[in-house]
Amino acid sequence: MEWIDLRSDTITNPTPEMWAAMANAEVGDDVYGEDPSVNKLEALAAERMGQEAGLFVPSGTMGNLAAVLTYCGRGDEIILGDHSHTFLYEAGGVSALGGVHPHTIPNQHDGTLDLGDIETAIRPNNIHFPITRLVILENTHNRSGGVPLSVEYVCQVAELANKYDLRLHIDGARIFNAAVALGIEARKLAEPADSVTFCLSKSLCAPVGSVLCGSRDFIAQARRIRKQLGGGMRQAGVLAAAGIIALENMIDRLAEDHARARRLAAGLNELPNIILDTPEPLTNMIFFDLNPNAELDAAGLVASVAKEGIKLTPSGARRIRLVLHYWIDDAAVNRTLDAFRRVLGNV
Ligand code: TLP
Repeated sequence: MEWIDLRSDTITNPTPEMWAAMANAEVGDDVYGEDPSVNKLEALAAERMGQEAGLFVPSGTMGNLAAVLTYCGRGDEIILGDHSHTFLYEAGGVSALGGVHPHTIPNQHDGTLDLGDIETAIRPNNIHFPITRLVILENTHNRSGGVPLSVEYVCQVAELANKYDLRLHIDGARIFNAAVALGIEARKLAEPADSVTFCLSKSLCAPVGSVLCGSRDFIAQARRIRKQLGGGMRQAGVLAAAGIIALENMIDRLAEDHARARRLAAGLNELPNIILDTPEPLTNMIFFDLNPNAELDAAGLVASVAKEGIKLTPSGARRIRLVLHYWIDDAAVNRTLDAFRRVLGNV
């Protein structure tokens, strides 16, 4: 039985074109700045983000952490959403490794942070308080349903940050999904910020890696932090070669994942006991809750559909996230809907 894996877009294996590029990659020692493939990837990434420079890092987590550690010293404070990936799922790295104090404010349903909440969270100059240095946005916003934040909103936050001499970092793990959903170039979403991390290894199918982009000075400092974190990767061109294909050939096709997410959601919406966040997801994620009266909880549903060859993970006791990606085609969407019909039809 061929598995259909909807747990995340992080599970995407490289495409055949990527395998070929990796096999033929030109490499050198990237810690010496001598890997031509990494240099090409970093330049391309910076150009796509409308920023001056890029830094290839092993993961989105390291990209975000390196950004925070570059901007902040021990005891400094960052403002971020209570449902942000950096707060929830990055193992508390900013505190553990940087002594940085996270000041969370509520993420709204659309993934944004309320401008008034941000302004209230900024600390006045008073020896009792930590010094606020940074605001972090996430685009698309994962836990809010993979929703894209608009250019207008990002510009408003950048303006506010600027007014208080704060920096703005975007966790743009899926910024290309946001850009495709909004029908704009990703740089429009990234340019207003001081820095952005985006991931090559999610919907774009590269096996490993993210790129942190920002000003030349910022990236020079972040490069030292990456070394401190053990992220200097030597002949990383093998990985960068796949990243270059990701940026050159894999972005426009994200619209297919979004269309399949809408079709899958429409099918799920017809089933009993499924309460979708929205029947029309905007990017590649679908979130739903199981009706409190349904016999099955999330763990039960995951176990039942696993018998039908479908991999899901619960994202709460009665909550499930499904993520569409390159390796999920129309036939896989049909098979998934059939399996859900069989499982939920009997509940
Ligand atoms: N997200 C993963 C899990 O860690 C939850 C997923 O399956 O969605 N920012 C955002 C918004 C992310 O969603 C992720 C990964 C990261 C950063 C971290 O990227 P990696 O896994 O490369 O460290």
